[in-house]
Amino acid sequence: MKTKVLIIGAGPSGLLLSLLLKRKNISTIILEKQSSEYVANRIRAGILEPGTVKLLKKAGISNRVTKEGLKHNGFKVAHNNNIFDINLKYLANDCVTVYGQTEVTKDLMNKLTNENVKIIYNVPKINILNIEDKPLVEFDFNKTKESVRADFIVGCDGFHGISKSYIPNNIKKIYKKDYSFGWLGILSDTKPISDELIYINNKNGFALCSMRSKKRSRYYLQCEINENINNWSDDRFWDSLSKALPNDIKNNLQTGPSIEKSIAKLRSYVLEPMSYKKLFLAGDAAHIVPPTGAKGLNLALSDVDKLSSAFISFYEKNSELDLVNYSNVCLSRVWKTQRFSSWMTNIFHNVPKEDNFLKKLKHIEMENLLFSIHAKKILANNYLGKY
Ligand code: FAS
Ligand code: PHB
Repeated sequence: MKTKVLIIGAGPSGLLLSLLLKRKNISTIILEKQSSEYVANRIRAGILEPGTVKLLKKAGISNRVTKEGLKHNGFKVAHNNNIFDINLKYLANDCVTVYGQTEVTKDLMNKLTNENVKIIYNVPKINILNIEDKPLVEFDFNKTKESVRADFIVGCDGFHGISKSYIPNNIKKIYKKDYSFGWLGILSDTKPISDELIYINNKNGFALCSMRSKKRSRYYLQCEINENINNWSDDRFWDSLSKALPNDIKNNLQTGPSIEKSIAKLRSYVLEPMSYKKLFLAGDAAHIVPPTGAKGLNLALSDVDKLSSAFISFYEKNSELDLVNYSNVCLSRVWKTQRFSSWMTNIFHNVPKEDNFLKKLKHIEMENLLFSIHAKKILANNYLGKY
């Protein structure tokens, strides 16, 4: 098989890259390890920055997000039982859209299927044989050895993917931090406790009241790093969440059976550079942020926006400039996003065995945020993806 751009991974990064290139008749093939059902049903992010919604419009898949996405002009912060508004519209003149990553993935998969873009699912093992002059990958499919020759290879294969391993160790630099706590998340068909998200910090640590629609809630609780999901019945979750809620709203909590319950580890990770010879990385294949700032998906799609434009200018104007600059341009945004996500994670979570000075500093940081219009403006702009 031959194509212009071979994409490894059919998550949101790989799917959107393929669709944006298809818009300009640049051929792609996507190789995906999992089944299409597995990919379509993964439950992850929930908040889209305005820039991400614009990108979905550019890709021609904005009908559903425009109709079903919930525009939020702000969110709330609850600190030691007091609730504060972060009015994004007033502070930064924009809003976010609540629309699950699962829905974004389904919209992308449907569009690519309708446009007959080649996505090969259930490909467990891929070998990248060449990333220099004429990139080549080999893989087993239906008991036969297949190969794809391409002009470029893009690793959209997430944190546990293989593509990053093809950047030589003497070239790549890795920056990482694993947090000493996790997130225990629940999805339930219950009315959200509030019409806006509530980020909570109290003596037990972090909790988040989010949603997927006006009838489907998404809640998170800070948990031990090695927490076992089997120790968490629905009742135990609802009871712990209720204890985390500010008194004024506790009684509004509607509980019900969980549709999904999972524990996510929190990490910050950046791999530099994000390209090497004819291999490019986009999304979680190159970076991971803790979910506190609702950035992972938005940052991944921001890489894809830049990489698709760079390929388009290569094929339409024969210019390599944007491809050469891709890594540096993306890393500038990646590090601003890392800073914001790390700051949000730090002030909202209680770190086990944290020393008094840092604990006090965190308290002052939160007080500064809640009583300073300037600090709130920075938070609002960063939350909207504006740095
Ligand atoms: P993905 O990881 O989504 O996709 C990579 C794809 O590559 C997968 O389909 C995988 O099967 C495939 N793949 C892997 N190895 C392969 C191989 N060797 N060959 C072929 N295919 C391969 N972000 C937020 O903004 N808010 C959140 O609340 C949030 N919650 C999250 C919770 C969890 C548990 C996780 C893991 C992530 C969360 N994220 C969140 C971040 C998440 O949304 C990512 O940023 C987003 O999925 C990135 O998309 P991709 O870069 O496409 O990577
Ligand atoms: C979610 O709804 O999954 C969500 C929302 C906001 C975050 C993280 C996760 O900061």
